[in-house]
Amino acid sequence: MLFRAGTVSTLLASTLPVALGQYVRDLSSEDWTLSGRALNQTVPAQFPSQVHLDLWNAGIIDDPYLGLNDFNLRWIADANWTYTSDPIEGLLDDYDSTWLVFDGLDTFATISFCGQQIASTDNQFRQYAFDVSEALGACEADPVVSIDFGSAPNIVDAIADDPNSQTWPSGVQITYEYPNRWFMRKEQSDFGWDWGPAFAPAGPWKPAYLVQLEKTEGIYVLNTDLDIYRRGQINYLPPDQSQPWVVNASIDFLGSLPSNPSISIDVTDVDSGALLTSRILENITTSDSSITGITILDDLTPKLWWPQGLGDQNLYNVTITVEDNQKQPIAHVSKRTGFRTIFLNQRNITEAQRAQGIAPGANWHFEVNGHEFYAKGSNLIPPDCFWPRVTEDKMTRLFDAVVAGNQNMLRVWSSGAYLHDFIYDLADERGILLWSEFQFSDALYPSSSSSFLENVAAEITYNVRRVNHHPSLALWAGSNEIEVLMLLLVQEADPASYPYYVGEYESMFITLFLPLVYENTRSISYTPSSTTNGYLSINLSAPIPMAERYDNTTPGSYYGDTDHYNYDTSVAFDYGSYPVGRFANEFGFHSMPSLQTWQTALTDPQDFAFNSSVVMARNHHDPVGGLSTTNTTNSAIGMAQMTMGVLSYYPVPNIPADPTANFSAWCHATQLFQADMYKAQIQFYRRGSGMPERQLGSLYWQLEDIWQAPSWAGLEYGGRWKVLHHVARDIYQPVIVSPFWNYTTGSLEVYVTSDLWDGVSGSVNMTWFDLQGNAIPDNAGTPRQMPFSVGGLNTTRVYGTDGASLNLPDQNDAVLVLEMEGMGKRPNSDQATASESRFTHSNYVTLAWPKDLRLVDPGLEVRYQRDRGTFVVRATTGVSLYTWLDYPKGVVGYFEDNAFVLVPGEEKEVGFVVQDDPPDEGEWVRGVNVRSLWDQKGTVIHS
Ligand code: BMA
Repeated sequence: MLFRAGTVSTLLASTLPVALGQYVRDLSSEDWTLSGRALNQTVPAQFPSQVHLDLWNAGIIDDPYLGLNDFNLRWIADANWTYTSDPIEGLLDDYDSTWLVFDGLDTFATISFCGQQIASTDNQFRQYAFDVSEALGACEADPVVSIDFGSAPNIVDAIADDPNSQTWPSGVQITYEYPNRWFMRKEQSDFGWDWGPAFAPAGPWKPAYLVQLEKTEGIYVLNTDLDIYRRGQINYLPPDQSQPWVVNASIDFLGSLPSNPSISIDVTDVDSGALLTSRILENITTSDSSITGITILDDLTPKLWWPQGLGDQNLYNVTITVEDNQKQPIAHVSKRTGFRTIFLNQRNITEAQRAQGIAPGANWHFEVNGHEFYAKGSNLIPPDCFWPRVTEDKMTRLFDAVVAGNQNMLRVWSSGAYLHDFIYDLADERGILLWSEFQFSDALYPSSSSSFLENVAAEITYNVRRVNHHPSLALWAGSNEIEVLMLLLVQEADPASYPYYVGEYESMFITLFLPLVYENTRSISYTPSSTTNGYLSINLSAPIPMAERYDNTTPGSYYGDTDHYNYDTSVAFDYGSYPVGRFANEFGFHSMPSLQTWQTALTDPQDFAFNSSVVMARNHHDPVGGLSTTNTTNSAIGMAQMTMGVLSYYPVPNIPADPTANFSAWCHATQLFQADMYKAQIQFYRRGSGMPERQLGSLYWQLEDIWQAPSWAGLEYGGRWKVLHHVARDIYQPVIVSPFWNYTTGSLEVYVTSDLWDGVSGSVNMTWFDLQGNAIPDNAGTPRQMPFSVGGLNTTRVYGTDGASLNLPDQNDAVLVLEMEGMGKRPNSDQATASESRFTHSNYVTLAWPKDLRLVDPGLEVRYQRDRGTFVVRATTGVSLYTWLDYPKGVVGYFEDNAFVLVPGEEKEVGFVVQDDPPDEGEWVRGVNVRSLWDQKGTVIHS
């Protein structure tokens, strides 16, 4: 398909920048084939694509996610592959220049055009453009594009074997499956991770275009950097909200500019279509490949963009037009954006903060539009091993679950890929802040190689510029766990070389990267490492522009953010074992996916067992550390940790008569432990908002799964919610009531915590029941109701007692149900006129572990109300803990409430949100069942 700009299809007009006098051919619309020596045939291919997907489409291989295909398909990663287009018809000769533009090649690629080798590439995360004018001129037939992809595992092994390549102290680098990932600029988790397989896919993973420019003075837009900030704003200082907005637009292009070009912008409100302003940009600067201009929006007050829960997600379209000196447009780009400031405050605690009771040290929290807020969310890993099948529909479902989960921030963790623009678009619409990272994780990189540094500098510049217009972009972090893990490993393995590696770390992640960020955005903060104690000072003229704090800390002071994993399940609920810091950016524990999700990956009935060889082989925590297909020693460690979590605290599933039901109950039990552990930590961190540490964020590890396997995820592959996602949704509500039971001292405290901006007042009802649902006489000495009043972003203790002094006939036969109700204003409502909203939250506590409770059969009943499309659940004979509604496989969606407590006689109506075409309603609703902690030991419930 060939089209002329100006008559482009609507689809393309919305995604591609356009200009007169150029032909843009989307290479996805050509026919492609895939071939390789490992295959004795040529098969049809998609574009964009990856080899595994095309081989699967062609019936050469099975679903890569089935069974042991992580190991069985290694022949694909070990081979070289070629994507070849059909001859491209209809290209015109009278064009001034012709270019091949690749938005993403994964990874070691050699490109030929009309039989001529054009170039080689080695970075999955860069955009490449190659001039093929001469090759086209010499071409005697319609040209063919072919792209050879070398085997990434083989290529990095060869680099590692080269005596000129960098080496590191032995035992420091972390290998999951394939070794030597640090030598490639390819998704690091493609070589395996502790939650994923190692397919090491190859292919043209993003679109490509053939561009013809008609005349010498004409440009094709490759990339656009739209930077919106407050006048005077600089990345590491709090923006002054009284200053007008500045719009800086910068376009990277192919071709050449006419003399004296100009740039204008139109800013329109996406909702109303109203024009906010039209401007001619000033201070135009040009280079061979970019043009930049700036304007100050004096006297204009566009509506602000806010994250979820803090206000509206107001969006604007900015249309940028480049014109020649005759006022003829030579390029148009339209970007949807928003007006907001987002700032990572790492500055020292001030006297004023000290006077509010905040402990000394340094801040580490985000401020949006000048407001502190509590960041609630999780860590996003690649949603699939194969990006070409990460569709907008799939990501929409994922983001809907994030919003439903009361999350406002995701950390886009290093070592996946820089996210596509459509994913940032979804986050912009939904108000999900994306803390974004450069793709370097858990490794030392060859930063003494100048070609490596040049390569990564281009990668960073391109991506910082590409996504800068998205209001959801919250931060750039240089790396994951290099400072807190890799440098420590060096210190242990080879203390003498430690200063050298600190120097290497700083030369890349500070001296090289920090200016690259600051030069391309003034609106986004930068931190070299995701987990850090922050910095001591920033001096942009110093050789190392940021002096990191590392261990220059003072006891009693708090700094930075925390990363916490403790697989010793005996301290899982010991608050004293949790880190006290300003922000928790990672914490977690793994669990099994549900039976229904396993049913999409396991093929043989005997695989459906907790420690079956296939389940063991798919569990990658602890990672096997190499390519062995039989060594499950490390996996056994992770399986044992999950087992210990269940055995230590929960009734042990024991259904010998039905192994599948037993397996299902075990999977579920691991999810209970996981959810309870996260809940305990999130409550602890949120309470910290009103403690001396002034803790302002918790992002748990991890949001979702890349495939069907045990992991830290709250959302299983396919979208099914684990217990965790429901529990996190509950505990991420704005105003929560939380019990804190110290099982060693017996102390029990109840707190109300709020992340609203203003105060909330109300009361907490506290009711003790025995497990049959009878009220405990005299409420065990606990007041039935306590009033509370809590300030904005704060916490208050509403009740405290020594468990031993409670008048409980039997501590193993008692549950305290907490019900909070309070009135307060939602953030950003018009404070003068808005009425208060009602906030409610329920919680509960037992002063015994679930396994020791004298559970009785709650006599659960569930019925479907067809007219309302809801399920009604009721406990009839006892207290139901962890009441769990379960739905059959083949349905994609979630219950609006789950994992809740019911006392006898209480009824709960629960809706189900269908996220994808459901099977016949009559069919699937019959497959819904309900269970609780009582059933875990033995009641057989089939899914
Ligand atoms: C942290 C993360 C990931 C990892 C997770 C679970 O180390 O940054 O690297 O997957 O913990 O181990």
